[in-house]
Amino acid sequence: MFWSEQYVVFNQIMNSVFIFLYSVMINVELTELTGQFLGIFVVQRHRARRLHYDFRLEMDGVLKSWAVPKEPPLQPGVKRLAVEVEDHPLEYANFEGVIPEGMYGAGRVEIWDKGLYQLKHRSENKIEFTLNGEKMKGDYVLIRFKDDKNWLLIKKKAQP
Ligand SMILES: [Mn+2]
Repeated sequence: MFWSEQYVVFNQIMNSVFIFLYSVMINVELTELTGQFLGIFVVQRHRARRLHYDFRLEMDGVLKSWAVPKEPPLQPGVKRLAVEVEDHPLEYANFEGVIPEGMYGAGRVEIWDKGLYQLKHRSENKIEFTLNGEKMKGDYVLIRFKDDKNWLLIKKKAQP
């Protein structure tokens, strides 16, 4: 193994350790303060066969994930289809790079936005949260179509 490969592996391990400790630390502190769960969110711009945005929220120790075919909403009132896809491990929040040809999801992955979010409400068909990213900021809601993998990701209008 070359030193550079060892460095990459070391880096990946350190990233995982960091994300884990960071989320534990922040949650212990802030859940006590506010009673609300705080986690990481990430949006990965994925130039697969079809360009889409993978919107991921830390929940239940994994990244709950939705594929959004258009740019996620930045303006209040904008709605986007968000198709529920498989959970990803938390470490994946840092992934950027190229998934090789022949593998599932082949294509370039770039982090489009990332930050912390606060969970406001969670039920079977509705998840409300506040994002604090570079691009996505403010109150959002995910609403599930009845018994379906399809959700709507909506940026809420500011409360008066
Ligand atoms: Mn994807």
